[in-house]
Amino acid sequence: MIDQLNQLYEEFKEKIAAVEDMQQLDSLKTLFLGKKGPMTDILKGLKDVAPDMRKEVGMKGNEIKQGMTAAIEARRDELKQAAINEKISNEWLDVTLNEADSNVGGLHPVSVVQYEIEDIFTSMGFTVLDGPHIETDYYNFEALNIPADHPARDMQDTFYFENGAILRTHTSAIQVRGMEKATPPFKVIGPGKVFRVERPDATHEAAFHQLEGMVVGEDINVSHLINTMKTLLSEIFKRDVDVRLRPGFFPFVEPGFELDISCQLCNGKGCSVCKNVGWIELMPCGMVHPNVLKSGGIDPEKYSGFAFGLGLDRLVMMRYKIEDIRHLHSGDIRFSGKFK
Ligand code: FA5
Repeated sequence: MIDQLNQLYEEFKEKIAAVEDMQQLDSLKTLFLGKKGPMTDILKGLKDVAPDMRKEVGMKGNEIKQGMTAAIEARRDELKQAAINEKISNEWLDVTLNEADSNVGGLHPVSVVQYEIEDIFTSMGFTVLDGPHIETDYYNFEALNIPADHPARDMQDTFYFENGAILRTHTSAIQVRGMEKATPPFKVIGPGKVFRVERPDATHEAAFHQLEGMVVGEDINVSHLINTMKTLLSEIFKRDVDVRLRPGFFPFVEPGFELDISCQLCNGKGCSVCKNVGWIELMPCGMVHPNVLKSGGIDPEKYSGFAFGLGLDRLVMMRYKIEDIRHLHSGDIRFSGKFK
């Protein structure tokens, strides 16, 4: 019986040396030490061994069983370490590699500015909202006091789906959705892509980005609006930039304003980008029309608010002195690579 045990142990050692993975190791364990394995049989059969040999056979059996168990665990550790080593060598990272030599991507300048503005507004207690690109006529127009036959629709022609849904023309749709969920007082912004039927030129694209802002509460007035606009622009440009506020008409605000920024490409002197007027339309704004508050389930007798719609791509153009908005959407990495 001792010979049988020794032979089994030799056989085990040969097999474990050939084990290459965890699965093989587990099978080997079951084969030799499992309930139906030879070791269990031998130890169960101890009762039939002659009494004078029983102690010796029992000790040898246990010794070999412990030896097998220890060898299996040692092999398991080796396999685990080998797997870790392989992973490390495959995921090796050269921290000394010069980024300039590699083709590492970066954020698009519109995203860079958008995230910066989100940080500015969240630090002032605003919440960032999102909304769908595919909108209903109601959220994009009707709820914003722009009924089906209103001439203001001509300014924002869009792309229509057969079921009547549209590609949203402005982020103002986000404010309506926001109002439905929020209880005044609240402060929200809603950045995102918008779409219009446009003839592209240096300052117009058919798909561009806006950032909507809305503040609703008791006694909110134009001074709050102007202060918010000033804070935003001074944080973004980190210096004084000339702006002008002039009356503007949007059915969803009353009074409404156009906030223009002096063209940063020609310092207001007049160039092809600003069509020689020295100013760029950047951020229309105004006091939210009572009908719009009502659409959002807010009592206009009790609450008032302001809203603005910032043209993000134009802001990016002004900040980085980009002379044509079409560069932003060109997908040309010779352009976007400059913003890494
Ligand atoms: C609007 O879209 C209004 N929803 C803004 C608003 C919100 C007003 C809340 C009042 C209260 P407008 O169509 O002017 O307004 O667009 C806003 C800004 O988006 C423009 O000043 C401009 O900076 C930018 N913009 C408009 N059309 C384009 C375009 N085709 N390409 C690039 N930027 C554009």
